[in-house]
Amino acid sequence: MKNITRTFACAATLFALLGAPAPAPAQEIKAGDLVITQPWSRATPGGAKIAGGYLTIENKGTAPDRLTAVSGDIAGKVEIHEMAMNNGVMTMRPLDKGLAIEPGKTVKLAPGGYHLMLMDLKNPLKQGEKVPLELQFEKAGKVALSLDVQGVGAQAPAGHDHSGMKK
Ligand SMILES: [Cu+2]
Repeated sequence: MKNITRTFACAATLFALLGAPAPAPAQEIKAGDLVITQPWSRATPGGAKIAGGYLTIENKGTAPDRLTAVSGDIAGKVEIHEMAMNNGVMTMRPLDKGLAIEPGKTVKLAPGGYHLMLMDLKNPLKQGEKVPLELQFEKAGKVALSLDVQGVGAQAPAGHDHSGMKK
């Protein structure tokens, strides 16, 4: 029995060391009809002033809600972005009216799709850190959570240099 426990502990340590994208211990935040899980980000390579923020939002209610604003001490500004193919080029743009969370639906913010854009970072994000943010929903109100910072990773979310961004 002891050996089994040790094996599990080792596996967990290994994942931590490898910085595997395996989600950190499930973080689940409930706010009204919304359930938010797995808020995470990636470590920023030296000097980078922006980072993506990712999470999953499920609306268990019967009315639509909307993520309208995000803020956090780490960033001068946080925007809600979507990515889309534009003439074969991946571009991103801020969602001026926020992100709708339809009833019964789950919206995933992930690399290559919807994401939070942390801009004007005051400090680089380091793997293992937790970055507190405050989300503002139309109905569910204010929700505090922390992004678990994962490793830099080989494939950083595309388009994060904003050079292809059109306003
Ligand atoms: Cu973006």
